[in-house]
Amino acid sequence: MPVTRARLFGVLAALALSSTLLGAQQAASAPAHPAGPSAQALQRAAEQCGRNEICFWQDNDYQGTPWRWTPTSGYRDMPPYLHDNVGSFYANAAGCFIDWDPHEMRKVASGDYSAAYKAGGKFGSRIDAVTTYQSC
Ligand SMILES: [Ca+2]
Repeated sequence: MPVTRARLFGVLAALALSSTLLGAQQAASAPAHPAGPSAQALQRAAEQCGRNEICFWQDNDYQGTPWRWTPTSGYRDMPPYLHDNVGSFYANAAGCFIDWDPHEMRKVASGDYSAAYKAGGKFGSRIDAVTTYQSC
């Protein structure tokens, strides 16, 4: 098993280095941006949501295929499965989220996102439509 042997050698070499160079080597070998669950979810969202789109998922953490809206679409009702039921969203464009009753509009900026947008009665549990930022 050459791969295993190479890995074992790498581990031993790292141990030898860290023991001789003390903490400095350990700190340098730690990942600069540890990829925890939320970082992985955000990466998934960024990969699925294109430029100038706002993407909506029924589930939390950007799981599955998003419904996409762009500013040139103008006003759009959410598809039925997303009415009051947006688990997560990722915005690569500015927009405006709407709840019909009680009527409320929420401005959204490019770069906004939520991985758990229904939790605790957040607006994902109320959203019915999306329109342009200028219409907000
Ligand atoms: Ca609603």
